Amino acid sequence: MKAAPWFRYTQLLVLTCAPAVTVASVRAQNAASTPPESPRPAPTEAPTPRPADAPQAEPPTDGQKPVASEPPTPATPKQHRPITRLIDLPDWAFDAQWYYVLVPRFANGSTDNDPPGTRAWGEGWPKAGQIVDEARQQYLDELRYGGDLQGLRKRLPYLKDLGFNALILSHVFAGAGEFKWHTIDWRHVDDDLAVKGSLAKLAGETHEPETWSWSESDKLFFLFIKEAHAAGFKVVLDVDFNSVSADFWAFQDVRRNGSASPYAVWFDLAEAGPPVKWNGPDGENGARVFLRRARTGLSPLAENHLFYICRRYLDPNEDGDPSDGIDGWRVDSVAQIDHGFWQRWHLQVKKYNPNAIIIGELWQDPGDWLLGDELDTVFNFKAAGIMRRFFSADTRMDLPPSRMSNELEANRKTLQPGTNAALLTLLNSPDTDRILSRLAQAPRPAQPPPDAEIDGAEKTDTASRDTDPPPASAPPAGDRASRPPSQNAEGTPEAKSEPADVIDPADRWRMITAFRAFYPGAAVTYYGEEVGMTGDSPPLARAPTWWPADGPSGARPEGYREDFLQLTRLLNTLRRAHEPIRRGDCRPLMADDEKRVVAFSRSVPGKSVIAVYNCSTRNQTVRLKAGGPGELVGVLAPQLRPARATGPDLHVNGSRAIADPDGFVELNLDPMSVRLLLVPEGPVGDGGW
Ligand SMILES: [Ca+2]
Ligand SMILES: [Ca+2]
Repeated sequence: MKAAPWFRYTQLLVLTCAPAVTVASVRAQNAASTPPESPRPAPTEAPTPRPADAPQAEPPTDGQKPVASEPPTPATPKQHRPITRLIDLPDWAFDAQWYYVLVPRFANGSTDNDPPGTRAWGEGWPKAGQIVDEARQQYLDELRYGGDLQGLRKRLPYLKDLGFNALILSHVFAGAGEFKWHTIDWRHVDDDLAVKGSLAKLAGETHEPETWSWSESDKLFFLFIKEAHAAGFKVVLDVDFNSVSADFWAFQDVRRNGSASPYAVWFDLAEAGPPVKWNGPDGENGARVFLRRARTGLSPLAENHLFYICRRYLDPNEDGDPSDGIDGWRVDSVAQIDHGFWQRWHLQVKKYNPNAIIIGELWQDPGDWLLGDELDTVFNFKAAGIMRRFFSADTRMDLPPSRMSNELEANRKTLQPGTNAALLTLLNSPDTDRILSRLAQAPRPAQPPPDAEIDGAEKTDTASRDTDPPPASAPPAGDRASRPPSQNAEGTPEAKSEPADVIDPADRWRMITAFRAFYPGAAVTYYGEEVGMTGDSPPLARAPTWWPADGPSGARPEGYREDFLQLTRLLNTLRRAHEPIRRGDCRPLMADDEKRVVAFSRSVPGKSVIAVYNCSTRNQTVRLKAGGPGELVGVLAPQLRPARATGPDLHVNGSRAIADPDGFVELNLDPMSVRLLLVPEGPVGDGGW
């Protein structure tokens, strides 16, 4: 066993802790709480029990949850874990410009694989702003549009042109339903997304990897990976180990054979049967079954299977060179599975590809999973939620700039130094409303609570997905709802803000997108965000992507925002051009509640970029400490909206300013605009950035 957790701690960079933690004390603590070997064998280092042996390795259930039969596994060092950080976050993560693809709704590149009932692209989908009742939304959620890997391949040039270089793909594994969220087989890619009928041609596969072969769909997937890599993209797959479809290949055996099935121990069974009764997110004997979760994590046999799956996608030809595989995993339901599992998963992932990334979706404080040995990074829902509230049209949610700035700073301080820049800032997802719709919403009644959105307390969801429980640390829901609107949480009068209804939602979108682009964290564009797609609820946030019509007309769908597309490209260009924006530490510089101006600096050694936002609807003049006395400062003014005369071609205006003897510069800011100050002065103007 070469890579047990305790060993990895010897490579730690120890940062800060109270009381002081040293490498020696970390070793001592881990030596006391963890044995020198991982309790679960790695796939390549220990044979997986054959099916006939499995009941002996882990006795079948007798109708009870088999917690007591779990082999003794030492507790992982979860409580009071030292504040440490392993230096294995891949470097490319800091330069990633992410795009999140809901594959079945992104682009239909081949009608040959279309499942029965597939519609013409967008047919039957409600128009933007159309009211859709709940029953109709459920109906829409199951509509088939035939999106597939072929479509994604064809659109890679589009994504590259916009400046994206990293993709998160929704579930591609063989699964049930339009979105493949109910996994049937992790070993293979779904035929609806690739090659029709290819899975049925395989036979005789068990949990033993030597029985596995590659379907035509799998081959197409890895061809896509090859092309994406050649075009400069990293590709990360979404996966969920919490539950699988009741039609999952191994569970079909359990349903037939009950406790006699070697796979019975993988699952959370209410009665081992036959007839089998099982637990799942949809209730007893529902469409999904939970993987069995005991005190120490998943069943060791199921865990081994997942480790083989990990290798299969990271290094498909098993030659030790991971360039033919995916670049990481976006894991769901993190909190539902034991820390020990994630530590072992981490070791597996890094073993096959040290530069692979593990992104977690967590709806609570992620700090306990971000100590270097479990997740590499997470979606920063807290920061995204603060931004959503600040830029929202909902006046009740309207934060004064000082409070937004303080909340963001507090959020940055919850994590280790250096990690904030690698967090992922996602403003909307398949599980939320779309950001443009949120920004267009009129003030809402007192319920639901203002913090209960993407920032952590509520995962807006439908019955089609698992739901994480609300975090124990969720902010008190009613703190603002229960006090007079003129006071903030501290009981002090809030700054008078702009009347919310005078600001165009498109302008709010421009501002929040520009804010996210320069704030610490890798911006994640949810598909269609870049052309102004709308959707008030999760099902409506999963619409078929808006594409210009094929052919010479190139007609745009109603509501299509060419200028948003341009701004997306421009912001990605600025991020790519300026290292401090991608990697720099962040320091708040200004939060003027009266002028509604916010500024922060992003710094790497030797250079800084200062981002200044005028979030008001008036011109504002501000003085800002930008550099040394008399220092020449570059001033970039990215155009956020098209000038009527010149059309949608956005550009960046550049100028220079000289700091006064105190190092201050004066800036005149247009309404709803952003400036970037380059310190020291760098190339400015068109083409210079
Ligand atoms: Ca298709
Ligand atoms: Ca390989």
